[in-house]
Amino acid sequence: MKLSENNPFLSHLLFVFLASIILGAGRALSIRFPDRIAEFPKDKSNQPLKTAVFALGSFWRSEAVFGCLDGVVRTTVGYAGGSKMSPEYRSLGDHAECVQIEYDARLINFRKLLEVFWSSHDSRQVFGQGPDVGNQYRSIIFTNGTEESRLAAVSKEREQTRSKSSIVTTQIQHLGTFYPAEPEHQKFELKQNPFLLQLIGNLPEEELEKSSMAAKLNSYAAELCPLKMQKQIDTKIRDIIKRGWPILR
Ligand code: MHO
Repeated sequence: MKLSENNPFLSHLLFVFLASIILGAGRALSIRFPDRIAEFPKDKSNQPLKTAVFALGSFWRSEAVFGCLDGVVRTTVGYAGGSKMSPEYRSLGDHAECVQIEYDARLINFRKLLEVFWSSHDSRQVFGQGPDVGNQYRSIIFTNGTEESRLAAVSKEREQTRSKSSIVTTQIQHLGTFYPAEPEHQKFELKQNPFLLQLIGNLPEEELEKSSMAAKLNSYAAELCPLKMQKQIDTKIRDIIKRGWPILR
């Protein structure tokens, strides 16, 4: 029985409980208070959010690569890099599968995101990642302005030096339109894990898409959180199970 569906109070309580459990580890965890609480107005004016978009293979995985990083507030998968209007998963034309990352510039910067980008895929594979072969899986750094283009170019040169004779295929492009993908592709890894979904109160799709905690747990579900964070969340979840929270009975 899905308790949280039947009882909104319990659902809310459960959500707050999980939020405080995860947040309880304090600053070390750096999980921001989730958007669910946005029912209460909050001032975001002092939060300088910036946006970055990368293509590095299947967007299910790309979203999970970035979702757990300290400072990443929100992730969204989508299509960019091509010219087709209104692309869809089954007809994305010349676009690539991408992840859009909204981040708090006080906690993480484009340079760090670039590092994660390079270390999270094989930029030398031509139009594909592992078994996923095709134009839609190509490697791209999207930029927004000259400073980002410069940082991207410098980081690509560095990568090329490291790769010796194998050619780094990554393209650097000015971001045109980013088309968000269909809901079933958002937080895909998290959606494969009904237990985790239930732990955050079976959020409705729009909230799931915006939630920082969902982005973190999406990454956790794919085992792509930095090791320390992965272990901290493991411990918290084990605690919840041990306490026999009613949802588990
Ligand atoms: N290898 C993946 C690709 C999915 S993707 C979002 C699969 O399971 O089909 O393109």
